[in-house]
Amino acid sequence: MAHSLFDINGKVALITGSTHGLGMAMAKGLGEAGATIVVNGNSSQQKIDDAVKELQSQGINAVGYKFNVTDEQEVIEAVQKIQSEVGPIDILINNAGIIKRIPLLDMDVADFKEVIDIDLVSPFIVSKHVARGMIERRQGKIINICSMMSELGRSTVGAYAAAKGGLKMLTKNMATEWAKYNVQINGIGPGYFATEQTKPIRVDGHPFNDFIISRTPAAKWGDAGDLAGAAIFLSSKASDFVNGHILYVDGGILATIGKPSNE
Ligand code: GCO
Repeated sequence: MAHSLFDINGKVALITGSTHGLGMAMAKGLGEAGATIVVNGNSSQQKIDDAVKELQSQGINAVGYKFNVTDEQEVIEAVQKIQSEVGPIDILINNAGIIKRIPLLDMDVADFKEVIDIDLVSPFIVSKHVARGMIERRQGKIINICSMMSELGRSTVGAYAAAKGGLKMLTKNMATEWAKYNVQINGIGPGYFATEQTKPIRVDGHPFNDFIISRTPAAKWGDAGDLAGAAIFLSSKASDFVNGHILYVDGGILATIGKPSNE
């Protein structure tokens, strides 16, 4: 039997950008552990409905809410609606994000700002409005989805790295301000995972594909399900004295400088 410290049965978890990819994988992980999942997306109601159905077909309690995480008014209304229709939000995972792979010299300011807006400003907006209730109830868990790019640079992903580096520091600042109210704010920093987002750089023969496999001590791309354990830990009582920490789930990438190609 699982230890009761990891019990999240009946908790309400809002996961932004959870219709696919890592968000969906964490939704499954928390849902299988008994949490009620609030799916969010903004591109289409259909995608949300499909994601909710997929979770429900696996016996998971799931509902869906379409809103734009970068629009404060929409977020305020959605959070109120979720809390009155589903219940107080116990767990928030700020997962929604985009990437644009453009060298800095070619990047338009508008593109740079769009990445910052979705990947860094939106976790601030959503957390601000969800944390209020958590602070009142003196209980809550916020998980910000960071990245290898919270620590490392990579050519063409400057805006994304700026946002994810910022999100790491926002996580520490949220912990600084809210930990005293028994709200734990931590990050998960996924390494390189096989998702839609990385599809263009994962194709066979793409030099990046071999690079990532040789750069990762575990010698493979991560499988989205590999994030579930970290998400459950940071959502449960087991992490009640863990705050402002970024848990990297990266097959060891950050542990090493890499190796020459002949090793
Ligand atoms: C890239 C990747 C990143 C990674 C991830 C690493 O182009 O460098 O697509 O988005 O997937 O963030 O942690």
